[in-house]
Amino acid sequence: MLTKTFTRSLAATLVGLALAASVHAQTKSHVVVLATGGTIAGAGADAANSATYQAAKVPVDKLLASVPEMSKLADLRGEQVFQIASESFTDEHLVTLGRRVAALAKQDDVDGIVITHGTDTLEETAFFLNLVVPTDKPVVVVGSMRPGTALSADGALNLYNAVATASDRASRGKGVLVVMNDEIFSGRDVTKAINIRPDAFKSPWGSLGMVVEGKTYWFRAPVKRHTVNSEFNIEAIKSLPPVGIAYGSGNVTDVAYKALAASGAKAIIHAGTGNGSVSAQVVPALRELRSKGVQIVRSARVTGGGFVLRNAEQPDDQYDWVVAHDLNPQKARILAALALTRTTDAREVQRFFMEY
Ligand code: DAS
Repeated sequence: MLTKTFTRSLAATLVGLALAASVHAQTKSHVVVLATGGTIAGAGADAANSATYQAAKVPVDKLLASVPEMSKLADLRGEQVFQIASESFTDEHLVTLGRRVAALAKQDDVDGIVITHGTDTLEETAFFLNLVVPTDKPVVVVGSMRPGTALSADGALNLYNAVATASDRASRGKGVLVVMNDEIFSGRDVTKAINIRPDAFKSPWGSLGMVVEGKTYWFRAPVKRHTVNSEFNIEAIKSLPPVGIAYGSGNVTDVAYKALAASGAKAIIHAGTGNGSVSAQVVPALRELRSKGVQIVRSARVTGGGFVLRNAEQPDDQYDWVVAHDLNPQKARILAALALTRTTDAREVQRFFMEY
């Protein structure tokens, strides 16, 4: 016969365990996964197809079901926002996604957001959200370099790591993050530097940290303005002004720059050689376009560290041009478009490039 004391202590233990379980259940983060397509939702014909496959095939509920271990990290729910390869993203897609992220971030029952995305333009979306979503909750963009059907597919662990990062309070206040290949990057700095390897994403200033076995490890924090400290807010943005990019090289002419302006570009990003250099055959056209109100932004095709120095290769003060600082051409296009929603003054546009 059980003694009364034993029965009481057994009951107390069971109550304690039940409380602990309920506290753990309450403390699990609520994370929403917004799916947009890409390779992470891709499928190939054969397991040997690591680079030949169709992107944007697998729906979000199957993505979540394919990594059941994530349910230990957070209470998850998914939404299919788009189902496209990210090279086909438009500015309208960016604004739609930004609005959905900002709305979810306002909800008390959302602690973090993960966005599954194609890798081709992932860096542009991450930078855009970093500039326009006023939240300090973790927003983590994730993709994969191989489809889930391939040998050594990277999507499942990337997604697991992204949910782990979005669930972690330590991820708050660091701006929009990108998780790829066990590393945590700033959405501002990261770029796709390699076209068919799992270690494709790099930052010229290094990653912010790592996520290993469901835990985040931090080594740096961003210094540029972002999210809650940004002057840009998606709720005030209906659309983005058109901004084009023209690539510098030997034997370049001004044809592409003039065509972009003729098509309505309000700013042209020059992906210059070296330190944002501009060919003598192109300078007159850019000066004329500037005189007609087109913003001229000198970025560089050279990336991987360093920045375009104002007034070095070209007299930017005299020409009233802007330098993109360390931003690559595709990121400069995002910031130039947002800047033009607030000003047409080149000096103010330059301030944005120095502070964000
Ligand atoms: N086409 C690429 C994209 O959707 C596939 C990928 O995600 O890498 O960005």
